[in-house]
Amino acid sequence: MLKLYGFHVSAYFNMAKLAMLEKGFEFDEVRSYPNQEDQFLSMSPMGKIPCLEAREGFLSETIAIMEFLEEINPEVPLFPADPFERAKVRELMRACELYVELPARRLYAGVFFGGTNHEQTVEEVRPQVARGLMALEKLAKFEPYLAGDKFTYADIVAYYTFDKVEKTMSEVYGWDVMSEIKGLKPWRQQVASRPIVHSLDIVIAQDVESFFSKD
Ligand SMILES: N[C@@H](CCC(=O)N[C@@H](CS)C(=O)NCC(=O)O)C(=O)O
Repeated sequence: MLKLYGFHVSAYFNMAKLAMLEKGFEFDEVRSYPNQEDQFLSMSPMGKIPCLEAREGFLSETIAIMEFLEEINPEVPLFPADPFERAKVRELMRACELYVELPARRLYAGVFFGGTNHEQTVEEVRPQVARGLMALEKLAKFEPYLAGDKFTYADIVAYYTFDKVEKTMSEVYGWDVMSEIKGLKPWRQQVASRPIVHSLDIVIAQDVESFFSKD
């Protein structure tokens, strides 16, 4: 049986978990936190979550995990069959991760984990995220999903990216990123109303609340 390591405060864990649920996989969840212990590094070489354990071994990096899930269960496709359309979904996934989530992540320490964000970082991140959003705006179709009429991995990556990015941009800059791109809010509602997404969001909210109320 597949095992997914991580927990729900991680947007990337939530992406991998949603992909597994949407595709109908049965799997065990192993609650794990990012760490640099030798044992965990042998599973996830950067010590990050999520990490997937399959019969053949361990796999890290969410997009690699998604590609693997697609290969082993093509019955419920989350990539389009057409090669160009498939590549367009990958383009959206990459744009979202590299140009929106990663720059915004530089501020997560101050927003979510009680750290301090340096003034220079605060100055640098907003234009980077603005540029990423402009790229996403050019790529997204909102018909009603990001890549067209089918729900794909691009929606999964973007949904949990915006979960964190919206809060971060609002808290640091008072900036409502969801209003930045026409179509983003109705798209998010569309994704949130999928039964599996809705059920997972309830679990995520409970886990996040109990994690942050621990201390
Ligand atoms: N590129 C990685 C990113 C995963 C990631 O950054 N996970 C975070 C939690 S959301 C983590 O484990 N951070 C710990 C660290 O960076 O050391 C992926 O696609 O899975």
